Amino acid sequence: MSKQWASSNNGAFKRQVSSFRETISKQHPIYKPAKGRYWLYVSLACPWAHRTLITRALKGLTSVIGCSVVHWHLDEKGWRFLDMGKQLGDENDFLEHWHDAAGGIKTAKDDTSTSFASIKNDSQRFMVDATNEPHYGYQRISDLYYKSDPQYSARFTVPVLWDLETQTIVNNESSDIIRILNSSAFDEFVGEKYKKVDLVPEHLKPEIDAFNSWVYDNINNGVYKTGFAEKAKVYESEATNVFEHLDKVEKILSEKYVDLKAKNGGVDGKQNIFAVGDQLTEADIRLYTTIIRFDPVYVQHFKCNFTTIRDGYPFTHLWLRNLYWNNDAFRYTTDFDHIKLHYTRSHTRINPLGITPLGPKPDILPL
Ligand SMILES: N[C@@H](CCC(=O)N[C@@H](CS)C(=O)NCC(=O)O)C(=O)O
Repeated sequence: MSKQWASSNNGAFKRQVSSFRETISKQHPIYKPAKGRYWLYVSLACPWAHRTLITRALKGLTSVIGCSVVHWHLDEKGWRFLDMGKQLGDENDFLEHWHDAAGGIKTAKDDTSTSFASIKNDSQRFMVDATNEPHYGYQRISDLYYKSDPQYSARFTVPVLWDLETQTIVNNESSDIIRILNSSAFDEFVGEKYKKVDLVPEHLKPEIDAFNSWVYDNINNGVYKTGFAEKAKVYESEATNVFEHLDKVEKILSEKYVDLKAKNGGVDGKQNIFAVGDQLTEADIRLYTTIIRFDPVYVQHFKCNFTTIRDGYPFTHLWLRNLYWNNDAFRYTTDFDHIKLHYTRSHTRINPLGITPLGPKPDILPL
């Protein structure tokens, strides 16, 4: 069985450091901004890749930077694409499940899944389980890593930001990629509306960086450290730590709520509470991709089960539902089927029988 994480001998989970860390800018000697030159390879299940999809949609870059989606099932050779030859097998799947509100990303279904039992790990539904790799017909994410660096010897992770011109990986670190997408590098290719979107405004940057830093360690990565702990003591201390930091988020958001209520009378479709400042920022995006997975997966699969977001954290829950239901960039990049199937079918060490729990129902509650 493949080991999808590296652990040290004290039973703690350690995340690998990303290896490709270039940027895209007019001043860069190689990677200059251009429409159609760069491509994103993502998994809809992966919270790190999900950050890049949300940012790409919010910045209006869906027709500037294309995107391929890997299959939700991660096997011993890593992530895979669908076979080119089988790509148009089922037109109905294509029509039913996909549209391009967020740039060709699969839509979330209104209904939650009623059964996962018939979905096989080798299911080939085009643009439902995955897309193909349209440029080279590659089968695997690993093919991109080897094309870029034949000596590459680390893990084949998503997201990957790829340059079609030099045929190399520009960057495989999501926190860098979202900064690249947010920079003004691609401004000339998007409409006025999108040029104004700044997810890391200068005056909030120190606060965003500070927020991201503790959220990353204790929440984004904290759930993985909890779920992949190989000793009970490690698990218990990591789980406790995750919930202490969810409490901290809840306190911040509840204070934001009080402020907003005093100013505008409350939260509605247009007016949400935000993690930092009073506008949507990168801090919300990075927190969202963990919180949206929390009740459907992390509670049971990673044993983060002191409570759920929906039951234990009313302000975080409100913030979450506002983002999901009122912002297409969040909603249409969130795929609960990929999320649930990936974790429960790929981590065979945690869930050896690969049975995917049906609940919670629904995946997300209405506003
Ligand atoms: N530091 C990376 C982490 C990415 C990451 O760990 N991705 C996981 C999926 S959630 C992955 O691709 N794992 C594949 C593997 O380890 O084989 C980032 O944020 O971009």
